[in-house]
Amino acid sequence: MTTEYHDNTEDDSNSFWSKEPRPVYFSGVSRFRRWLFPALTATFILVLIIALGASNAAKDVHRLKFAVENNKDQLTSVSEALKQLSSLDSISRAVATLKCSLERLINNGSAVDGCCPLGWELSGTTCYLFSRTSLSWHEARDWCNGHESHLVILNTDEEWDFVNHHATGTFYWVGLTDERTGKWEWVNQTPYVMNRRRWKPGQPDSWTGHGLGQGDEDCAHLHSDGRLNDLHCSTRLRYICQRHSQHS
Ligand SMILES: [Ca+2]
Repeated sequence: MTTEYHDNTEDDSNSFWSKEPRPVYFSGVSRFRRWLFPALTATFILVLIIALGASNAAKDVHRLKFAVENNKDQLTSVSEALKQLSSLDSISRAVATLKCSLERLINNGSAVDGCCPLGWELSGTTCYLFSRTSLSWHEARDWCNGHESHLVILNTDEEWDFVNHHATGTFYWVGLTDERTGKWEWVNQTPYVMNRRRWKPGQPDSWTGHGLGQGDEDCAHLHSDGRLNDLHCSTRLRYICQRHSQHS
């Protein structure tokens, strides 16, 4: 039995020598290939990070949008509730007027505590009459005085708001004049503090071209837009009287 022995050293050495020499230097293309995969991987990771970030940002925007939508709904509900409150206010006003009418009937037409005379409008503890007939400023002043009242005096924003709400679309005399001293004062002779915002542009102008006799325009009225203008006091206009609500 012979041991087979095969020496392939020579072959190996041959093959060693016959092999083509390995390239010692990488060419430009090879270097590019060597870096291509890591570069692509890095780019991919970068894109992934950006995409994830963008997706989170998109989620945040979506969340924000949802919150805004939600708040918008709540604001709409509040606005609806306020509208209902406002109509409740006019309903409660109507109920108060009805209550006063009933109590007046029960009391055989005599004055009722916290109520206004028939045809007058209640605001707080004040009654206002918006006349349907027209008089000169002096006649209107006298008419109000003869009915336990005076031409309207407007001091607070609430009073302006109430009167303007009821007096739009036509002219009404108010208790404001500069006839006595040349300076504007209320009908109870308290000084008037000039507030241009309440007057029509360019008014009061003390115009003398009215052709209504002597003097300029010494009496103030509400214009149809609720702002003041001075007119000759003899002009016949509707008027607003003011008094306290009745109390026994
Ligand atoms: Ca004028």
